[in-house]
Amino acid sequence: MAVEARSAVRSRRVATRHRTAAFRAERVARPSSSVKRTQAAPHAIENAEVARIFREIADLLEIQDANAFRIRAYRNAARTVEELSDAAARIAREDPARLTQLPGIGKGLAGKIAEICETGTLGTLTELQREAPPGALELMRLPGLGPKRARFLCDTLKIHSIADLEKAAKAARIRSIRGFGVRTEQKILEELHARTGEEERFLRSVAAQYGDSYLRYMEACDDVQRVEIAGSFRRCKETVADLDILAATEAGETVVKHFVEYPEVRTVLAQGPTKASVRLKSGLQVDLRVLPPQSYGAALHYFTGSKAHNIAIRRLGQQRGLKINEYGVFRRRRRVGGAEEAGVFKAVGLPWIPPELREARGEIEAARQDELPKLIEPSDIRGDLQFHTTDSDGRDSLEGMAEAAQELGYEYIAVTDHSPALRMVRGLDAAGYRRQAKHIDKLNARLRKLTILKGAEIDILKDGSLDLAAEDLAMFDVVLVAIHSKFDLPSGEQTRRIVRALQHPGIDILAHPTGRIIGRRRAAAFDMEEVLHVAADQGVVIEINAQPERLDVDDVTARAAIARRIPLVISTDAHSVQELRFMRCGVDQARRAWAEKKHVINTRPLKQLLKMLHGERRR
Ligand code: DGT
Ligand code: ZN
Ligand code: CA
Ligand code: CA
Repeated sequence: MAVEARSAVRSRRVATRHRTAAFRAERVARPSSSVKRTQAAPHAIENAEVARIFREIADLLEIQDANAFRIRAYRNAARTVEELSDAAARIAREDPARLTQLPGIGKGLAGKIAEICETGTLGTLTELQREAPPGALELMRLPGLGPKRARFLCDTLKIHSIADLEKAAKAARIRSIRGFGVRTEQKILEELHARTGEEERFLRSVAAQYGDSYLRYMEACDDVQRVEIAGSFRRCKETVADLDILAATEAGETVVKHFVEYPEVRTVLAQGPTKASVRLKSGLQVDLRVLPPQSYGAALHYFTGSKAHNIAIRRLGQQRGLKINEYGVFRRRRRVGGAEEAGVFKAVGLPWIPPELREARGEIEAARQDELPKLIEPSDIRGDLQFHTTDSDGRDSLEGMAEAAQELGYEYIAVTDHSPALRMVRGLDAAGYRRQAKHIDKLNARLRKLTILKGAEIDILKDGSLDLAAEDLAMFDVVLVAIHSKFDLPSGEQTRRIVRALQHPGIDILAHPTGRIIGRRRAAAFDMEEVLHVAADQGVVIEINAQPERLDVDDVTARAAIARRIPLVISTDAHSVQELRFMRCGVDQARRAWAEKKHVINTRPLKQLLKMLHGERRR
């Protein structure tokens, strides 16, 4: 995956807050804890926040045209911190010397991490922010611009905001600037047009870190009886506009006060006796609703949404003479439920519906017929069928990845390094794959619990041919194909390209089908219906790529694939040991697609999996 990210270094700068964060899988899981723990105020800076600050510094340095090594150092440090499985804040507190042992972290950066964890911010950042021309940061993050152009626009055209830029582009003032031209001006307008109406959203995985810290802070308030995050976050949407926190309490105002006093709050947007809204330093908005315990279940249902689902449930209630709102379930004036969420469903004669399904996409119908899917669970996963090693663009060795996979309890993993077309990541050629195969055989002879499968991620070339000769494909247990370039071909041509690759007899899986990177690159335009049709026909498996900024394919497409009886695979595309934990994000996405264990091939025991892969092979 990192291929494109690396080739288009520019695009990394866009939408910093959408950056992936590696994180503790158990946190991403469901930081919903309704059990009250008593402990000291546990506020701590999240790794995501440290990474965000480092990236902003790198961006600001870039605007200044500062030393490239210095910029790189901040970016590398950002990645190191976000991939840590421990909280940097805890390390800084308990064992600061350990910080300097992390890759790319010297004394200077370790001190900066400590400063952020202690004060919540960094002097260097404040200084750089003061020096930067107003608006430059916002401008440089627009795809197609970048630091040099952003600075140039600020300095010469006095463009200091996206609104200024739009005005200038519409007045055709951009094209006449040297080094910009008509094409750039058009791109800017297209980008701005595509954005209108699109609110800024956070990756769920990033919001999870901020949310988890906030929850622990809320739990430390003695008056809070239950607290959790509802909204799109609980429905496991890949991105969230904000976090919606609910708290059960008899002392509403005290809890609201505690909420707005959270040290990470930048602005209090609204505050009343039962609710408040704040914006965190990270830019994330968090809403709070407090309710008495007897309303908590009804409120949890209401604020989990989606809105369309709520409306449908309320209508069912009305048909039974019930009034359902965030305070409870009522028959005339009498409360008949609301303390527990399940009670809301029970009142309308339904079983509890998992939040991931609550999108008014047939879940109420299914519940009524007792046909709700038995959704796939993280523990159903037996292996990972896409990851990279130092043999191509991974950051850890095959041994390291295998060890980590064993620790995760996996039965098998397939190493799927890149093919030669991807030169910037040192893709392997046939001889390289053969060398790797020998290495795998040796490791397999030694490993007791885990089997390493031989795999490859073969690039689909522009014309739909594959980046490795047909006869060479036979050496692999599993062959992935994927597009990594030419994302903007006309739809018809893109469709033909992908379809041609799928018709190749030696392939098994279409990896990250659309190539989207949330917040940075739109999905490639092609006829998905046609691609699914061919995949079904050819017995090709469709991948849900678990990288939190990919989650490709999306929930709707994955569900359409299931409907066509296309098997799915959930793979992490890990480029480091830490990223193997992204599996959880992929499972969440699969659950939103109504996927059951039986729909996902990497829930199968190894023997069955191999039989499937080899048996259906038309090689
Ligand atoms: P987001 O924040 O855009 O990622 O998505 P949500 O679903 O978290 O939306 P949000 O934060 O505006 O509202 C949280 C939940 O509150 C929403 O899922 C359902 C409920 N809700 C909000 N407004 C209404 C409404 O007007 N009617 C009903 N029935 N429910 C609402
Ligand atoms: Zn890839
Ligand atoms: Ca929300
Ligand atoms: Ca909200």
